[in-house]
Amino acid sequence: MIGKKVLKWLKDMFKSVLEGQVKRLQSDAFENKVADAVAIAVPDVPGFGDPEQRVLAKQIVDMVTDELAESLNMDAD
Ligand SMILES: [Ca+2]
Repeated sequence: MIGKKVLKWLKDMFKSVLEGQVKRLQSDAFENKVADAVAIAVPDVPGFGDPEQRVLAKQIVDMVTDELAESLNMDAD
């Protein structure tokens, strides 16, 4: 049988792994990576070219990662 201390240790470890992953997703590096991929994939139209596409992609990533962070009781960035 698993003791309560072991369960707590597992829970804390799992939480810290998740928080580390969410922090990585909140980083500028990840946001820029997604923004670049979106800007390359989406055809450019007047008024909605790569710069605008990158801004929109970053806002979407930000919204998603903020939701994730809040679900883990972490700070949004
Ligand atoms: Ca584009």
